[in-house]
Formats: sequence, structure tokens, C-alpha cells
Amino acid sequence: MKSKIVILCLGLLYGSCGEQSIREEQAAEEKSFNPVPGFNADSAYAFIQQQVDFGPRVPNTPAHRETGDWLTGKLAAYGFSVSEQEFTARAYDGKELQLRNIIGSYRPEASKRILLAAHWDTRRIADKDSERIDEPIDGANDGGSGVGVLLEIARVLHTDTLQPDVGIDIIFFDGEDDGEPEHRNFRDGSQVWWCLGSQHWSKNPHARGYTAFYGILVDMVGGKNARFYKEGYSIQYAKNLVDRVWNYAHELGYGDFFPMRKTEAITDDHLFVNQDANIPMINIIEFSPDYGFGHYHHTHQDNMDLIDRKSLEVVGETVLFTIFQE
Ligand code: AHN
Ligand code: ZN
Repeated sequence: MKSKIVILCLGLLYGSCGEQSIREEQAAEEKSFNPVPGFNADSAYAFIQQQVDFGPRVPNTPAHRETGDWLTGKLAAYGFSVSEQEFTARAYDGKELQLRNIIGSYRPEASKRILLAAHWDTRRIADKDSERIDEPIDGANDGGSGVGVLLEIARVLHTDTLQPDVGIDIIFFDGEDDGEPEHRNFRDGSQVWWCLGSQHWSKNPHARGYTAFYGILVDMVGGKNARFYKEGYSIQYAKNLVDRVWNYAHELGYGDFFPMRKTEAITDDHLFVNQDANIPMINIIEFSPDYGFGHYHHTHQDNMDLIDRKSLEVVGETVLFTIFQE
């Protein structure tokens, strides 16, 4: 058992005296947490910059292939056992996409496992922009940020002497962001065209009988002044985990970023992991109950100017904290 950090909440003790003080001392909340290594937001930021520098990570392009090779190399360099899932999937417009899920396992022998995931592909169109709507976006936040945070967690696990008591799997899902365009007549509602990589993996996991204790998906976690509300499917499938993670964020002083408020259910990779792989998975995503996705969403404003190290830090530290408490 590793040593614990004890935070004694002194607030309740102030003003106590006489015979009351013993009862109040007992009532004082004593919280004990495992120590957690530091998360370097500059490093996470640099991982996003490197992805953006490859160019838009649109399936069937050289930038997509090169980024995929780079991601497998990074996970391997950080001591993860890497497996890849290559497959073709059809897009809403009939296009055949060559897709690639990238899975890294840390301490593959550990039976209790936590799954961390993000999508690594970016959208081939800027359909919510007013100009250059047929051109692909940088996807610094939508695609880049989740991967950046998880690569930094991988680096920390490799580098730090503090180690979690669980095995960690990191999955970079492909083909999340090629769903049907907005404001174009689109009829075929027979299937979900988003999340093609997680739909494939959830029905065909990389290892027979693979399961995890739970999962955390991160999507659009680098935007300046981002707010992460309790997303609908996360509450439906893994309410206790949502509450635990949000409470941890508040313990860490990041309450402003993690409001104790629900937002609607978002079709994202975690839905298929919950439904088809039967692993309870939550989504940390920027989606407001008041105005929905951020102004930058699926526009050319989703570039490095949007990315704020503070948002990366609050999410990275909260996720690291969570896995170190297991
Ligand atoms: C919907 O727009 C309903 N789902 C896609 C979620 C998403 C897009 N995440 C990132 N880009
Ligand atoms: Zn998107």
C-alpha cells in the first residue's frame, strides 16, 4: 500500500471549543488520496501542435497515415504494447475510408484495467463555417486535444516513479468525425455515420474477451474557457463514475471547469463502448446545456489559437488523479 496524502478539512473545526469540539472533530471530514504525478500542460500542448503540423488527419490522406505512424511510435516509446486495427468503413456519401484504431496497453498483465480514449481523425469539411466549407479543418481541439492529453498521460506513466495500481489501455479511435454534413439534405438515417472506429472496435475488440473496469473518453478538452458538463449518456451508463470524477475535479480546485450540471446526451465514441462493448464509459466533452458545441466547432477556428494550456491541465490532472485513486 502506498502512502496516502491526508487532507484534513479544518473548516469545521474553527470556533469549536469545550465539549463540543470532540464531536466536531469527529465530524470533520478527513479525506485521504493517493499521490499523483504531475501533468505537464506544455507537453500536452506540444503534442497537439505536432498533430496539427502533420495537416488535417483526414482518412485516406498522407497526413492521416503519417500521424497514425507517429502515434503508434509514441505509445511504443512510452512502453505501451501497441496493436492496430485496420479496416474499411463506408461513409455517409458512399466513400470507402481506410481506418485505423490504435490501441496501447500499459502493464498488459494487470487484470484490473482502465480504458482511456480519444478520436484522432479530423473532419474533412468545415460545414459550420461560412467560408471554405469544403476544406478540412485543423482539428486542434476536435481530434488534437484529446490525443494530446492522453499522450501526455502516457509520457507521465512512462517517466514518473509513482505508478497506478491498475493497467491502462489507451485507444485512439479513427473515423469519429466524418458524420453527415449539417444543412445538406441527407436522408439515410439507417445508421450512425459518426464514430465509425469506436463502432468497429466495440463489436470487435482488439483482444478476445477484452473488458475494463471503466472508461473515460476525452473530446474537445483544449478550448479556452472550456466547460465540461455532466453529459447525458455518461450519466445514463456510469453515473457513479461521473459523480466521482466531477468531485475529484472540485477537490483539485477545478470546480469552475466542471459545473455540477447536466447537459444533453451526445452521440460520441463512448456511446458504442457502453452499448456494444459493455464497458461503462464517460465522456469529458465541451458541450454547453445553453448553447451546445463551442463557436469553433467544425469551423476553421478550430486551430491552435483556440488551445489553452489551462484546459488541458485541468482535464489531464483530473483524469490522472482518477486513475491513481484506484
Ligand atoms: C454529433 O454531432 C451528434 N456527434 C458528434 C460528436 C462529435 C463531433 N465530437 C466531435 N466531433
Ligand atoms: Zn467533430
